[in-house]
Amino acid sequence: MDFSEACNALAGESSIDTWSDILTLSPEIAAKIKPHVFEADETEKMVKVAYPTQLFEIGSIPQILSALAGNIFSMKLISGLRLQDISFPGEVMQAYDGPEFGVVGVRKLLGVRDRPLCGTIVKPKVGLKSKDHAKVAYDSWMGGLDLVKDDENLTDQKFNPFEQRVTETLQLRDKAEEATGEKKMYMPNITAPTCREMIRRAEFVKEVGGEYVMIDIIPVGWSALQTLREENRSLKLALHAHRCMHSAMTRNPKQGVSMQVIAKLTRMIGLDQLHIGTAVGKMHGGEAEVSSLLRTCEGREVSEDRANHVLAQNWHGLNPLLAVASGGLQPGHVPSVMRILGKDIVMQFGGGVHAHPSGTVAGAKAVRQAIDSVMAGIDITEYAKSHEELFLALEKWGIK
Ligand code: CAP
Ligand code: MG
Repeated sequence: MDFSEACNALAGESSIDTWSDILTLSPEIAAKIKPHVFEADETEKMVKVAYPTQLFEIGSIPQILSALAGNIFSMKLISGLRLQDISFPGEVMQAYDGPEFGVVGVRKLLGVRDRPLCGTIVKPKVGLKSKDHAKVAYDSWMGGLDLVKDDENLTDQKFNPFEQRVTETLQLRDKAEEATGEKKMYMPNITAPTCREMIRRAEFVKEVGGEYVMIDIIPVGWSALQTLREENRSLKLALHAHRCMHSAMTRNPKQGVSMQVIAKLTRMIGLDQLHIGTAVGKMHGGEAEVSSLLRTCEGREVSEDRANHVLAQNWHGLNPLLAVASGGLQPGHVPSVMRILGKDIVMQFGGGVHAHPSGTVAGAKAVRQAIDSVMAGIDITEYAKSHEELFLALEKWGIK
């Protein structure tokens, strides 16, 4: 089959056609809602298709993905396919809430004006009892971090039940706020077996004085996120999107769905912050990809970027989404992460805090010291000479 035939088959299978010329498809229907392949570059193996909006339930991400990222990945005639980006017209974009808080709102919530926000993930990922979990969080806040989150696989296990963990951790959060005079945030993981239970957990967090929740966006699925966003119109919690499982579809350059699409849909639905990679840490995703994702998270008008397979997109006033750099980071990474991603980000350090030679409080202090050195324009090695916690971190891990 030649390339243009494959492109037409792809456009058809994702809209009104099937493998044979059905007699039930009248020319009138076809004229109204047939998609158009408007760019097909055989060398690049790149195709662009324009779909009439009537083909979609425009407020439903699940339906949009069932069309644009559904059967076409399974067709035998195409050996490999990757959905790089979708550009949405205003009519579709305006069907979505977008982030409630976004960058400005989160900064206001935390009272942090210009430096990057810094956080940690309680480690070990799972295994701690609720009170020990709360203590690790307390030490992280006392060392100077703004945010503490649950890990992606900690939800409601017997050794650390959700409600007990949230209650005990928020109690110590209040204590840390009092002791430091700084706002502190806890992001409990509300990922749950059903949407009903997920919302119940979010409501519980709100009731006991929490302002944030985190959710594993890929395992829970798109309807769950749209349900959460709808409920959040009244709950008004800050929503942190963890993207675990994304690499199952984003990593292979020849097959799957790009992180660009996931970031765009997450912003449209309206979570407030999203992991986009670090370029320098332990997870895949280099500088070009991470910088391009930052533009998607924060841009108002994004222009086409063919090198990164990004289509032009007018965001029609949707709030920006706060980018989260996390994964294998330690204080010695701070200068390079801030060089690549700037200051309007969250940086998260799990092992980079709790594996500090002098423990969690010192690890947290070292992170803040690293950020302070960059904000003050002082070389981090120089700064470490008068800041012992940072010095010990750099001695153990170096500057990357
Ligand atoms: C980081 C982390 C995050 C990753 C996810 C982890 O811990 O908690 O889940 O950042 O990757 O479990 O690995 P460390 P990404 O700081 O100890 O690495 O942000 O790329 O989605
Ligand atoms: Mg994790």
